[in-house]
Amino acid sequence: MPFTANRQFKKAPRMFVAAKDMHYTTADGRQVLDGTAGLWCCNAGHARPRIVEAIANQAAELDYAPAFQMGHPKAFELANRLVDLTPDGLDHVLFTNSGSESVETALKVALAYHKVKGEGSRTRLIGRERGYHGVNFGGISVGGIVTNRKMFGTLLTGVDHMPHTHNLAKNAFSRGLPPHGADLADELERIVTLHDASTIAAVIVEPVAGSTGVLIPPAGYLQRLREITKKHGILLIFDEVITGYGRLGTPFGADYFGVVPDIMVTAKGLTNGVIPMGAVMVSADIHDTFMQGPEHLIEFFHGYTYSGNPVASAAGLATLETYKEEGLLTRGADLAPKWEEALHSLKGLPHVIDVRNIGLVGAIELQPIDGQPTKRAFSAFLKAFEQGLLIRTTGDIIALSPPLIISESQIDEIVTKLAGILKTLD
Ligand code: PXG
Ligand code: PLP
Repeated sequence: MPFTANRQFKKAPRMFVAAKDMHYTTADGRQVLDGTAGLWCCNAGHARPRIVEAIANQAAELDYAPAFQMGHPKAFELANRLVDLTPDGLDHVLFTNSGSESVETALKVALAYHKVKGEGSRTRLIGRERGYHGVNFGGISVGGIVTNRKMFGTLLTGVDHMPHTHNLAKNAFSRGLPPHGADLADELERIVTLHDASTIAAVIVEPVAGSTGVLIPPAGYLQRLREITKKHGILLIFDEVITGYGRLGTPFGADYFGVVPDIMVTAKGLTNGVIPMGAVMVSADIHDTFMQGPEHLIEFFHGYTYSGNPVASAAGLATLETYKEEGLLTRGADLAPKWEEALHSLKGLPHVIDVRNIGLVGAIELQPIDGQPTKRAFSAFLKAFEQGLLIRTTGDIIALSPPLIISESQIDEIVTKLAGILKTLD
């Protein structure tokens, strides 16, 4: 099983057999409130009729079309819808089947772009400590989660990392953007000085680092990163696999921060998690740079058997339609004040060393048990599951990211249950 304590799980499996809207049903027939939108992906909640129907109809009408040298209308329709939805300056789309594949695609686009432009010396990729960019080799190379990297050899060469921005001493219990740490973006200047800009292809960051435990960027940090990358001709890649599709109360994190990257990596919420699909958006400049040379030749040697798969494309279109009909891509902004109040009411409970929030994302960081990191939060996860609430934990951090259809009373239910659990933890 993926990222699972296999032996423990198999002794006492936690199985879901059905899901509808805000709830899962367990194998023993209990209802579990979804506090995590699956794995940050079911932004419209579960088993939404329009999406279910679109998938069934598409499978019957055109199940598969070869992705290479052939096309089908829905992939183009979805690409056009995405270009309309993304900030101005992101004008073309490449489809993939996951966040990890989207990351690999973005990194390869960045390297090839510079090569095609005649700047082939730009081969370095810069990530960030504690960054999560999926599990493939490019992604773990630029990623900064040690457990995900240390078993797998030398990874990509020519990668450097900026420091992460987490600073409990200065920013604990911040509401929204933490005030301290914008200057950490200047670390990129240090890296540029060390390697020279002419060797650097791209910088990749999550606007809000999700998987590592919800690290919210200090006010001004991402704007500064944009200025520095632009100044040095370095591409800025936003990995919006989690922050995309309404999670922050705006369609994308780029909208929330008013910072437009050159490349945007998405997946998860693109199809409401129902069918695997990712999308990488690039600027017109990047796209146009590749469109040269003899027209019968392939411009970019990359793609997947399932790139733009018809059933996934249909699921994507139906998902965007659902988001639009129900105003879900901005609903997080309406709920954010309530969400923030509710989460911060947990301040002062046992073991709680930080509460942080942005849009419909929240994290509660716990003091680890001495010598047994992760154990305290994991036991909160098990207790929550027993009590009918699904949360995520990473290290000793509880991460919350409910479907964007959540009601105010369900927010109260999450927080009330969590408060009860925190009081009973060892
Ligand atoms: N980039 C980012 C920023 C992600 O959050 C990926 C890439 C990889 O996506 P795929 O589809 O290949 O898994 C992710 C995925 C968690 C959790 O609970 C986070 C992710 C996946 C599973 C669990 O923190 N992020
Ligand atoms: N391995 C082999 C032997 C293949 O033929 C292919 C695709 O044709 C792949 C891997 C890649 O698979 P996918 O395109 O689904 O990523």
